[in-house]
Amino acid sequence: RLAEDAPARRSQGTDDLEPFAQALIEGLSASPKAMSPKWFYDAAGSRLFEDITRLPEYYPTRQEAALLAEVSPRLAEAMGEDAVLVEFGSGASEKTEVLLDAAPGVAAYVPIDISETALEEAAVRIRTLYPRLDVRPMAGDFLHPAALPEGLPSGCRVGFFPGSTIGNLDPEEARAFLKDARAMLGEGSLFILGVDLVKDPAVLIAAYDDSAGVTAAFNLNLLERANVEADADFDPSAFHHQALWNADEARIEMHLRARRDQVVEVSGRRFKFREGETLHTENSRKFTPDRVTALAESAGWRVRDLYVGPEPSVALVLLGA
Ligand code: AVJ
Repeated sequence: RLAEDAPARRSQGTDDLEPFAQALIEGLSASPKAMSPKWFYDAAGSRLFEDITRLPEYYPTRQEAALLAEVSPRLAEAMGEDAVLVEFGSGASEKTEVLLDAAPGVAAYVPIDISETALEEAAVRIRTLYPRLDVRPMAGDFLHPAALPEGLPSGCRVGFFPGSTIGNLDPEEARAFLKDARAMLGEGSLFILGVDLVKDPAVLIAAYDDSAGVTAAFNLNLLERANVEADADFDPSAFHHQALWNADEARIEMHLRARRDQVVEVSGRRFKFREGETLHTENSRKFTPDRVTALAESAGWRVRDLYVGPEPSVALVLLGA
């Protein structure tokens, strides 16, 4: 092949890089430096998140599971017969079982997840556990889902978005997501939304900065991932995990704070960190009942029921279209 035929290599562009490396370069070029928390979940990060959900300080998963078990008979009644349950970001579909056990009227289940392996494993397990359920997995980004598959049962469409994942979205993204979900599910649909509630900042901070250091490892794993997948040379020991409560924005923020001045290389680009400078890796928004109601209404839903569990409390909100 003649040298002249070789495609010109643009030194600035990142089009030739994987999406994660592109996002990392974009995030490190921004000021302040920031990344979307969706990049936490490589294989190691997903395992670390599973460990987080079992920590004594991390109450959201436990509290939501208990609340869901308590209110699922009421949710089942609202869903009625021949319902279609559509779960956004279904992962291992673990919480779904609590709902399915209480709701024999659900005739079809549509899990949506970006991880095709997680989706397939979950579909196999759910089909085995509920042989009469029509399981129709959809691979893709739950923030931008495709249309529902054809030929679904005729009952109520019910969106399911537990785990307070909506807290990762900024207010405008969250509104757009709920509005798109309403358009996808249609007139007469329902939506079950799980959110974490504002509470004593000490309880919140402990949940995101546990004494065993699992959340720190989860946060720092982003740098290990960068080294493996984005040809970066981060020294993870040159950063430390920080969780802080931003009262104005009602959110927990996670950061990776540089312990000293340093230069990091990512796929041939160099980025400077000053001592104390952070890479902002996650927002986890916390709601009040009024705030989540206003969010849902701004997206065209109305609140039919709002269930608040015991402290440390989370909420499940039943929305109607
Ligand atoms: C999976 C987004 C709900 O915000 O609590 C846990 C992720 N980050 N510990 C959360 C997380 C640090 C979690 N969500």
